[in-house]
Amino acid sequence: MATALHHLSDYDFDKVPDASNMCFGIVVAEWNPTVTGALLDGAVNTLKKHGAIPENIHVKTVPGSFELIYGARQMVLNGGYDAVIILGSVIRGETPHFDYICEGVTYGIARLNATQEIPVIYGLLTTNDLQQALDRCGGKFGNKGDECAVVAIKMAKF
Ligand code: RBF
Repeated sequence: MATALHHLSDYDFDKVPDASNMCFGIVVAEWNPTVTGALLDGAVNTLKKHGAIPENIHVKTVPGSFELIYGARQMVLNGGYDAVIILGSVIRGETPHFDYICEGVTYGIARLNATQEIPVIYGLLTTNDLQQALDRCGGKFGNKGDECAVVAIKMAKF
């Protein structure tokens, strides 16, 4: 989680492998589009900063975060990617829906990582309100999209 001790966009540039020969799939949820759009911008820009070629970054959208599991699975099984990134923003509401979606997505992505051959990077913001999400998609705690891109490159190399 992003805290004052961990800025999501701070990392050691030199410790990130060259990504010019890598291919990435990104699945983005349409809910809370201001947040997920900013996460996507961060992820794509950071992949490119490390050499990834725009043609080798394929972006697909899904309606909501719960559908990220299916989207990631399709990319893992069909895409020929070195890593897949999921990006979503779930904001707590008045019903327990928040807990079910967060738990479902977390479990679904963990399961893909445990059973499939390609790393799936977990870019799901789970926050109590919109401001906490904005703080983590380019605000005071950096951009989780940047962090996911760096993790994707490192895991693709792994
Ligand atoms: N999807 C999100 O990506 N973020 C949300 O904050 C979010 N909140 C939801 C709240 C409710 C009450 C419902 C019914 C759905 C919500 N969804 C949200 C959509 C969810 O991830 C999924 O797309 C739908 O439940 C259809 O499977």
